[in-house]
Amino acid sequence: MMRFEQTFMNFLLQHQESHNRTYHFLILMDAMISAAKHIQYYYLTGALKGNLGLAGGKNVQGEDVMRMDQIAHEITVHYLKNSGRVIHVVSEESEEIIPINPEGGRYLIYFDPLDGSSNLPHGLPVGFLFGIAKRNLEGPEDGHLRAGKDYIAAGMFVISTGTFTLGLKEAGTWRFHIDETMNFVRPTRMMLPDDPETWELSFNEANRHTYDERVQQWIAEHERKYAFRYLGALAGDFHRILTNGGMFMYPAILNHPNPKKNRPEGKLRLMYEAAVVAFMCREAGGTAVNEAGAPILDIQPEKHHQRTALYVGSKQLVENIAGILREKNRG
Ligand code: AFP
Repeated sequence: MMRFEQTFMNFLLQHQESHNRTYHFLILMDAMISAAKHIQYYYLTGALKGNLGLAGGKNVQGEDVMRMDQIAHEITVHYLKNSGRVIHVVSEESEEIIPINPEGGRYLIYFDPLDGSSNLPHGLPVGFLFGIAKRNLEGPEDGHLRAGKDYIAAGMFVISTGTFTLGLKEAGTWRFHIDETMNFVRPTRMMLPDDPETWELSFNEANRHTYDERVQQWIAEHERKYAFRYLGALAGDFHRILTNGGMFMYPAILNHPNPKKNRPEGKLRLMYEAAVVAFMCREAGGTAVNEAGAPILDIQPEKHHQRTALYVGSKQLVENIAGILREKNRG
């Protein structure tokens, strides 16, 4: 007897039907999955086709644009347009908000189609991160910039390792693996482990001395208790934290030897990096805060490419450092 795995689409169909929801979200997710698979293909063959290098030019963040960044952006916008369900998108690769279907659309999508560019030239894991909010169905639409707590779902594909993780509002965080037919299958509910035995810390060690002194002290006091892992691509690093527990952090850079490189507001982008992992983390029993120790999911964005510091992972660890961050903020 053959054994078949449950596909992501079948899982989502059951989810929507059991919650008396429409099929619009299925159509949207079908577009996201198609985009991810298309990007995955390009990435897998990227070294042979010369797609893993620079494209020339800088993005909105003033960083070099890689060829794959542009390809991934174009692919994603294409599939989202075709879905007919999207009002507009915020993409890391576009300075402006991109209108898609302002009248007929239902969802607002915030995404970074290829995050972790330092891994790109090596063909090592990168991420496709996205958050989804829904149009205000009861009244007039607002400025579209939603806090993470108002997302209805948030997820990430780790490319090209073939994993997909999706947090669904009040319905858990689920992981899927790509199979031989390029379907994402085998829904597995993710819960951060309570046992500190497997916990890990993840941060850019090279930046340690640029952090606030209290953060440095916290690291010095805790680092020996846990394993240390850092890939430099948020999706990959957070993937590990979701499985093993612990904390990923990208604190504010305050004491860089070159003051121009300080980032008091943090490095990561709120809407399509920090809020995305914070959302999945909440649905897996964890939490996330910013440099002031305030919940990431409560931050109301003022601009779509807003940055933030991020501390995300097991509640006990994040709440512990959040107490110190709040104290620092008061003092
Ligand atoms: P890049 O795409 O510029 O490499 O940034 C990736 C990222 O936004 C996130 O995915 C990583 O967690 C973090 O930045 C890595 O930053 P560092 O290279 O400064 O450690």
